Amino acid sequence: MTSSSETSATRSDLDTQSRRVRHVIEPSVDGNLQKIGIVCGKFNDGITNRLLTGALDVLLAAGVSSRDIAIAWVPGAFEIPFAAQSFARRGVHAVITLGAVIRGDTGHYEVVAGECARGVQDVQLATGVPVIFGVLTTNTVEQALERSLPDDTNKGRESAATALEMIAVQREIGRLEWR
Ligand code: INI
Repeated sequence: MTSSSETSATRSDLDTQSRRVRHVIEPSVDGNLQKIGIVCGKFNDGITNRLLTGALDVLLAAGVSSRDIAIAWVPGAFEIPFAAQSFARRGVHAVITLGAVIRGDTGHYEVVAGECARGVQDVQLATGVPVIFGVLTTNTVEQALERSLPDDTNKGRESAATALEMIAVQREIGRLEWR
């Protein structure tokens, strides 16, 4: 789910704007030949393993080879950006970060969650490799469980789909020919 029904446009609304310009980049995704790094936090691993399951389901169904997926387990969300940077420097097409920061469990929730998000954004902008933020930041364990269910609302599934989409967007922008 990318947005709520209240904030979604119809296909026809989007097509109306697309007809007004020459180039529209909204590519279809294809996992074939894509190398993906997944960084997964061990902290709250009962939750992050559910996110990982969802992410792998989507990647493998999209045609990404199991040989082209590497998983790096790190102690917690604070360490996620460091490992994401290591993957980005090793030639992956995208990095998916998976973590669970739960406010009820930590007095330094804001620091851990905030630094993780900032670090992930820094890595993708500094390296030019898409780094997807699949880190749950919730008030309660119940909310974390709800966002890691085995269905399309699973944040890991959503993050894997976003990774493939961003690879395709980056590729198509790179192919743009201004004429
Ligand atoms: N790491 C998490 O991934 N989630 C949390 O909820 C969490 N809490 O509660 O503190 C957490 N802390 C560990 C942190 O990410 C680092 O691993 C640790 O501070 C060592 O740098």
